[in-house]
Amino acid sequence: MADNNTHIALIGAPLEEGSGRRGASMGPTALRIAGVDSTLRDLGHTVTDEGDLRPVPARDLANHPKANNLQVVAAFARALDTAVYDAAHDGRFPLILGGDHALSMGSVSGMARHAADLGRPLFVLWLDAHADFNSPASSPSGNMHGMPVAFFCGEAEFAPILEAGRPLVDPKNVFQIGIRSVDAREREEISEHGVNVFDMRAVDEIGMANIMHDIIARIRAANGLLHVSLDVDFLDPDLAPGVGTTVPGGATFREAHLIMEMLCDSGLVSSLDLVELNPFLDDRGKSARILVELTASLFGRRILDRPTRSA
Ligand code: NNH
Ligand code: MN
Ligand code: MN
Ligand code: MN
Repeated sequence: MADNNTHIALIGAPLEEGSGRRGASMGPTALRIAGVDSTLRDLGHTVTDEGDLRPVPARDLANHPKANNLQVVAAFARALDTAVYDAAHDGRFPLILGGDHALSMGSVSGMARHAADLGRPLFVLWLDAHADFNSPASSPSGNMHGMPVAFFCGEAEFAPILEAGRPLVDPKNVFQIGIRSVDAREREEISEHGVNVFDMRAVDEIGMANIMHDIIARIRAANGLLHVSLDVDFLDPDLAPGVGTTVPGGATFREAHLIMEMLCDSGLVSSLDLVELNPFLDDRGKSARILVELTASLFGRRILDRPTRSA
């Protein structure tokens, strides 16, 4: 991934029904206008834009009183599971332009199938203010963008959204950074299942460089693939206001870039979600632009030609 000429597949997922409000469906367009495609090409990569998924709602599923807009969310999860798996299987790097975070039910499931084909474990780096480990039973809102981690870990099996028996992600292979808003039952679930959580206090106390060295070493030792899921609200709202669920005290510009620079050097990243961008709430495209800048760092843009210090 760090090398020049990765073949990147841009997959638009204009899903907003998993969040509690409108606007995230404009995310893929805003990311394109902010130049995601030309930025990656200028770094020497090959980019294929697959356009936006437009699945019809999954009418085979009954509506669920505590999983809002289940049919639409499930349709996107299914379409992404297929599109992401197919791209990765063909040797392309799936870069998902979201869309709200419920789409990660599909993108991570597709990568879990790809990793299973290779006989390698899938790790997930979840950059978010929220843990997204609710199920319909535990969710205070019923919004499915708060449920994807529980879903791909097999903990939110309340409807046949994807095939039973599909590859799951081991919660111990999930690393979360930036967490600062966790619901009461969610807190019990993440600790019970051994999700690795670096909340904002850990970022302050340990420092981002140390956290990333540790995570990268663990994934490398296991010969894992890494899926990165970047929720706009991971960032401090002063930096990135274009999201429906801002939480004060988020990651700084440098903390976010350092993650991407270290991941680039690691060569471990196999897929990326850019999620929760709500251009309707943004300030003159600022949040869209920072997502593109962070993506550029992940794909090899660097300040000077020097590796980071060794672990
Ligand atoms: N935990 C809350 C819920 O489940 C909020 C989730 N919102 C997010 N997650 N933006 O990243 O409803
Ligand atoms: Mn999220
Ligand atoms: Mn969030
Ligand atoms: Mn549980």
